Amino acid sequence: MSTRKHSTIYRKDYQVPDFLINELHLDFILSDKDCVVHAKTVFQKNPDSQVTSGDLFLHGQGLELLNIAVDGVELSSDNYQLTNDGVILPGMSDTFILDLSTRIYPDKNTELEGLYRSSGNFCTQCEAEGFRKITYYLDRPDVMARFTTRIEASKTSCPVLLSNGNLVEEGDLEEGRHFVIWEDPFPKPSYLFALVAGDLVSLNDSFETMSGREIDLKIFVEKRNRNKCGHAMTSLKKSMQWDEEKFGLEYDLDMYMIVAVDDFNMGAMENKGLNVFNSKYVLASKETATDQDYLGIEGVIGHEYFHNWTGNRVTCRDWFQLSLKEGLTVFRDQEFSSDMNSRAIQRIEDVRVLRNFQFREDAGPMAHPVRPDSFVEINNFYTVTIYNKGAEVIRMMHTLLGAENFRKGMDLYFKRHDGQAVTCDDFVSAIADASGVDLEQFKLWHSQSGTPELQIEEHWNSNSGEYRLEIAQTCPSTPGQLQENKKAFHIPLCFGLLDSAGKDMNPGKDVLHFRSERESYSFENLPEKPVLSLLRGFSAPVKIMPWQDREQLAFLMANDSDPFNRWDAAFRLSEAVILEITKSLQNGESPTLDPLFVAAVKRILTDQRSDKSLLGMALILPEENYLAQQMTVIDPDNLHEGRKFVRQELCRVLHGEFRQIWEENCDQGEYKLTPESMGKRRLKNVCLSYLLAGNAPDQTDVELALRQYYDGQNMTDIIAVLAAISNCEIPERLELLEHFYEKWKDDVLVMDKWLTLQATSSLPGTLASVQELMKHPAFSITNPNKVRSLIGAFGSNHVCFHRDNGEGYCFLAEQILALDSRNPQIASRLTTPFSTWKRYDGARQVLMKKQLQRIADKKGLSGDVSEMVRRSLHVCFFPNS
Ligand code: B3K
Ligand code: ZN
Repeated sequence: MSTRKHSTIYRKDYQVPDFLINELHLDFILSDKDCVVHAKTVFQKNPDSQVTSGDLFLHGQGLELLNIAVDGVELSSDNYQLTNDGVILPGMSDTFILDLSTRIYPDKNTELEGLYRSSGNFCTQCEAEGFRKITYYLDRPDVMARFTTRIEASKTSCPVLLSNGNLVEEGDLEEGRHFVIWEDPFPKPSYLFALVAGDLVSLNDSFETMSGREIDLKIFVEKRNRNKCGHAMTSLKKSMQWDEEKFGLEYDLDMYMIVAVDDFNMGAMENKGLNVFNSKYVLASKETATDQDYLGIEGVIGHEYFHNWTGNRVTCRDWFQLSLKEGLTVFRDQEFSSDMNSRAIQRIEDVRVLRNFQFREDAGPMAHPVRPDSFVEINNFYTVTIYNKGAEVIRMMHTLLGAENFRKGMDLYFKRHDGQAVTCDDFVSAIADASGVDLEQFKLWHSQSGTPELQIEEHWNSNSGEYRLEIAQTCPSTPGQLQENKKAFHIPLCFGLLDSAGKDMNPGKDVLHFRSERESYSFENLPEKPVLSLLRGFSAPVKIMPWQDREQLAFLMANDSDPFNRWDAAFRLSEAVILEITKSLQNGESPTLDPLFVAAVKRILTDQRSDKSLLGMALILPEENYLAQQMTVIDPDNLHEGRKFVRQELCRVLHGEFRQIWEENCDQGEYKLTPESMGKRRLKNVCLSYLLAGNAPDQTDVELALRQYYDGQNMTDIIAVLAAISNCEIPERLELLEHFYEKWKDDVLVMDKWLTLQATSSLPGTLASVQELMKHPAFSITNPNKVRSLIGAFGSNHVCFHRDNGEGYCFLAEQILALDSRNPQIASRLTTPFSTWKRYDGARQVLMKKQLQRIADKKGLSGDVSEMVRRSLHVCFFPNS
């Protein structure tokens, strides 16, 4: 466990490194008991540094130092000073070679950062600061060096030895051992280093680049998984093609390798030429993976591939600039997925993530700017704000400039900065210079945290035919930033005006540049009062305070030419209806469902023309976690009952329609991943979930569900039944769960789904079954996917986690404490459901605070968890409290 002090690091304190590194020669001697690392580093004084002392500090954590020599002369222990987080070498000359030997213990590495073992295979994870757990080094992204890596290991346990770049030598050694040497010609920061050694097989293919180079593509997995890599390989080739076509960006090494491992802290890692992936984002077959899994794989493969230019060739100067590579690369992967599948559905999915998770983060104690000003543990800042809001910031620039100018900006960015470590400001400058668009005010999106809120007022003058729109913006206080000190954002507002027949009136311009606190826009000579379709395509990550009435929303649902806004109108209408019903439950009244809403849903169900995926999406009600954020004081029980009431009522009134659509879309024939096929499955399965919406559904519907389960030819249809039935108190629920377990118990990824299904059930016994499952052979506390699937999923189960007896809170706190010393990154992620504690009623606040305090009080708590709980306890801005 690390003994580092938990100190805060500030962006304003950035200084250039005192030394630079030209070359690094690494030699890994791997054995079953340990790994000895030799590092030969060529240092050179940085001409840009003002510091003249010659003192050199190298990061290092948990290393056993065996030997240290400068220019061939071994140093005695009084020539250097070991500290908690590194080594100080005083008075170094301007150029010198450092030889280091250290010993590390990959088997004991439970944090899964640095060099560790997963299912017996060695692999590394260095971003952000894991390289310092391998050797002493200038472990910061603005130090870029050429790496040569020699690996030696047993031929039997590690027949495959991989690192970044090109394989330049390999050979046999004595005692059944062998070695390889990899050379990476591209200078890179240490966070992009990777090593993999193990018993793996590969699926091989190739890609011819636009300049005619042939690239070898290899996906390495454990032998039993080799037949599940086809989709990942296809996705990789599509990504390479797309980046050439869209951005003119070509791959630069002769080989591109992907390795799938089961134990991984996040999704995947873009190490140069050697991506390491969570096996969840590589392995798929129609029997084991859902449509969502297939799309996830395509998106993550694309994401890591796109990092080769946005992240690797041009990297971050420091970790405050993380969104420079992550926001931009998420934008690129979203665009890729839109082009490969359905643009409208992709946008809806991305906005759901933003609203459910990023808006919540922005409204709580962890709110931070896209370019943060400080952090304690950088691993806590791989957030939805850095990634997803960061992508929205890029998307807004794209909207403001148009596709052509945006491309010019990207070209200039690469031309200026290829091979450099740069800042978010450098990116904006390239975009502004290439397009001539002034982005000075726009930069506030990088520095101001919080979700802007827009107030809309409409004025119609029927005599003159003038329609006037008044828009005001505010941004609530967030940690370290008071509302009154925030400046107006530059917000691109895409919009349309609809006539009473539902046609666009086409006002001539469709993007408003909203840049002051309040602005007024006039449209003249209109023949009738228009219906406003605002924020088309979700053109900015803002909240618009409800201003349209239900008739208008229903009208937009049926008529808007922008498919995103058609969906959004359904979303906003459902939100209003559920919140109203929740309120009547709170008041002890018996609720009734607004007939206007029922009619709007019926129109969706009888719509024969629209895209089925979109119709399916429009039928999914906003999640409880999202709706909760819209309440002044969150009341989990009534909210849950309110949402359930709406689902049950719709099922009761529109039962025939749900049945009919299910039947119409039931027979799919061959499993295809086209948007049409996925759309049919989505629509059918949403209808199925309505049919089983009650605690005790109609027996004929249960039978229909059982038929879909037992006849199911693909995981999408099978999981849909389990998900729908998991909230029903009927014997078939357990029957199916047991059947599913028996069938899939040997497939770890399918078992993750099985755990999640049980952890997300809204039935009252859920916590008890989660506690039982902790002891089940399908669970393992050492595997991050299992922890996320069971404990993480329970934390997101709004009604069960927030049971008023506080048992859910106590359970989660215990798990966080147990995981903290083993894997602080994973423990830290689990704290999220506690972060909004001040938004709940007094009794729940007391219960949650008690658990946060209990965690905070633990001696030797990791910096990761400590930063999260301390912020939750001590930050006082909760905008709605
Ligand atoms: N860059 C990595 C994330 C690293 C997380 C370190 N805690 C994956 C990605 O965003 O592509
Ligand atoms: Zn990334």
